[in-house]
Order: sequence, then structure tokens, then C-alpha cells
Amino acid sequence: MDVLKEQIRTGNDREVAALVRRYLEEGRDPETILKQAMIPAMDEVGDLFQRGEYFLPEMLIAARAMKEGLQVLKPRLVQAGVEPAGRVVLGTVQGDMHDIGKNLVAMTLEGAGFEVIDLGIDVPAERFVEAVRAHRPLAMGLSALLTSTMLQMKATVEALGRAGLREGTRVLVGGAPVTQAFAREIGADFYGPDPTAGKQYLQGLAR
Ligand code: B1M
Repeated sequence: MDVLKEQIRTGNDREVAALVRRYLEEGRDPETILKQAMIPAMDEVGDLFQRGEYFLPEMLIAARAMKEGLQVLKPRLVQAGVEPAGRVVLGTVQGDMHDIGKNLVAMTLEGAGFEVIDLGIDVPAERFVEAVRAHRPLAMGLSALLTSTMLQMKATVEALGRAGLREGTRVLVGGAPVTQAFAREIGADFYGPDPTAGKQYLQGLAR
């Protein structure tokens, strides 16, 4: 399993998919592969990024390798009835086309065993509300990269409140212009300066 961890950490996507396939053929338990190798590898990547030892390219490459491995593993996890750590509705708010950070958040959460309902970019408040109503997630995650569109986060939190869904849904916000103070001001529950912080917050909720 250490080999798989190392290959994810260094972003060797082909080798990751091949190793997962081989472990499954050898009869190893899919949940063990996920929880003892793959998730810890991504935790390590998140820690390295937070400490400034990994930069964006290394993190993206590792996340891509994780995704390849997950694709092989997913059908077997479903077969084995492994429950996701929790469900998260995620998107970039209306008017905003930036999705690199949001995609990293999605990959990080999936890497930690969360089910991510990714609504994409330029997502109007009403679509977030509809998705929350339909999927009843643990949390709604909003990303914004523009000082103009970050105001749309407030509108989205308010729309959730008007729909009567605010109480059962934690709101996580992030993106370059977003701050802790802004998150508090708009009534969000948590500001994630990076994907790992967001993941750790959600893991705390799911426990
Ligand atoms: Co745009 N852009 N852009 N852009 N762009 C910025 C953001 C800008 C700062 C550049 C600049 O002027 N210096 C500026 C914003 C200025 C401002 O608002 N104050 C800007 C502008 C002005 C624009 C346009 C208006 C340009 C124009 O057309 N005149 C236009 C707007 C389009 C629109 O959205 N309506 C525009 C367009 C684009 C591209 C399409 C060309 C492209 C986006 C491609 C894409 O995303 N697929 C683009 C890019 C690439 C950038 C820069 C260069 C890089 C953004 C990025 O991906 N960063 C950016 C300048 C810069 O940041 N240096 C810029 C990497 C990414 C990983 O970081 O998203 O912050 P970030 O995510 C971080 C954290 O914030 C956190 O995790 C990530 C990893 O740590 N995080 C979360 C993010 N979301 C989170 C959610 C969470 C938790 C954590 O929980 C839910």
C-alpha cells in the first residue's frame, strides 16, 4: 500500500490506476485500499500544500492521479456498499467562470471519501437551492474569485434561508478574495482558505 501512496503523492496517474487494479485482482478490500492508502496520500498532499512545500501544479497532478485511482475503485466501493463520508453540493457562484480552485476542492473532498455534487461555474442561487433540496447535503460549498461575484455568495446564503433550508445545511465559502470576516458577515459557517481546511471542517461535521 505504501507504493500506492507514494505514486499518488507524486502524481503518477497511470501507475496509480494499474496498482489499484492489481490490488483488487489480488482480492484486497476496496475500502482498505481507499482508507489506508489513497485518502492518507491525499491528506499528505494537502499538508504539503498547506506548509508551502507543494505548489499548485504538484497538487493538481496528485489530485488527477487520485481521480484515476478512484475511477477504478468506485464500482467496487459501490458494490461493497461503502457509504460516502458525506454529501456536499459545490459550485462557483453566478457570474463567475473561475473553476480551478473549486475543482481542487471537489477533488480533495472526493479524495477524502465525500460525494460531491458539482454544479459547475456561474451557478445561480436558485440552482444551489434546488440542489440542496434534492440532495440534502451535509454542506453547500461556494467558490468565488472576483470581488464582484463574491457578493453573490451572500445572495445564495439568503436564498437558502428563504427556502427554509439554511438550518440543516452548513455553508462553506472560499476563493481568493474571500476572507474570514466576509464569511462571517454573510452568515456562512466556515471560510476555507484552501481545500484541506475545507475538508477538515467537513470531516469534523461528518464525525
Ligand atoms: Co481571472 N481574474 N478573470 N481568469 N484569473 C483573477 C481572479 C484576477 C485576480 C486577475 C487579476 O486581475 N490580477 C482578477 C480578479 C480581480 C478582482 O476581482 N479583484 C480576474 C479577472 C478580472 C478576470 C476577468 C474579469 C478578466 C476579463 O475578462 N477582463 C474574467 C472574468 C470571467 C468571469 O469569471 N466572469 C477572468 C477570466 C479568467 C479566465 C477564464 C481566463 C481564467 C479562469 C479559468 C478557469 O478557472 N477555468 C482566469 C484565471 C486563470 C485567473 C487567475 C490568473 C488564476 C485563478 C486561479 O485559478 N488561481 C487569477 C489571478 C490570480 O489568482 N493570480 C484571476 C488558482 C486557484 C487554485 O486558486 O481559485 O483562489 P483559487 O483557489 C484556492 C483557494 O482560494 C481555495 O482553494 C484553492 C487552493 O488553495 N478555494 C476554496 C477556492 N474556492 C474554494 C472553495 C472552498 C474552499 C476553498 O469551499 C467551498
